[in-house]
Amino acid sequence: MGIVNSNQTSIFSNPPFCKSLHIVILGLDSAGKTTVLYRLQFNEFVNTVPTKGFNTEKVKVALGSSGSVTFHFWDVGGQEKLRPLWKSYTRCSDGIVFVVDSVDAERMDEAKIELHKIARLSETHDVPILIVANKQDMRHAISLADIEKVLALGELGASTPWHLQATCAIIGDGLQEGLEKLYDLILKRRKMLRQQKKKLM
Ligand code: G3D
Ligand code: MG
Repeated sequence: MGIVNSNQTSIFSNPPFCKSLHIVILGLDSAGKTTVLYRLQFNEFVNTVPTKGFNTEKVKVALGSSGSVTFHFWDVGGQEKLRPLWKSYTRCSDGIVFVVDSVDAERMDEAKIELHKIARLSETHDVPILIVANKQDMRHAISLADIEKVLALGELGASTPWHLQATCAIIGDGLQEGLEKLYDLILKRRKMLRQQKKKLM
């Protein structure tokens, strides 16, 4: 649980409703990670090229009663050879956005394996995960209920808070709702960690 300790350090040294969050965007190549990032950053569709390393952007998002929150996103390349790097980007993250291509039935199992690998890392233990079922605008997109089953989200474990969100990153549908859910999960986790710390004192 080493990383939980380091998370606690950053969490407890910040005010309870910290307005800047470190979020890693992961998922197989071509799932739509970079499209999600640039849709959030520029509020418009940006043509992407395969990500060789990573893209990073700070995006200020208005979240209902919480006011503006700055999300510092790290969009890490999803090609197989780049996936070993994911672990280092998840270190100290407040939340993870895991993007899935809802049309890519053939690679759904591969996505499931990578997602569960990430959730099992000690670095990401109990870090909230927003699973983004992207490309829901496409005719053959797999339904949310089926994606939940195929990705075996019920098996992620009680310690991993998650939310599954349907999106279309090219027009931005579902992204705001997804971020709001992720933010709620992050706040709940912080509250829980604060309570655990109080009990230890
Ligand atoms: P990645 O960063 O996960 O590797 P990209 O993926 O963001 O580069 O996107 C890969 C392709 O998927 C891009 O198309 C992009 O336009 C498309 N895409 C991303 N999100 C959506 C979506 O919600 N709906 C649809 N229909 N397409 C999407 P190209 O043609 O450039 O490969
Ligand atoms: Mg990319």
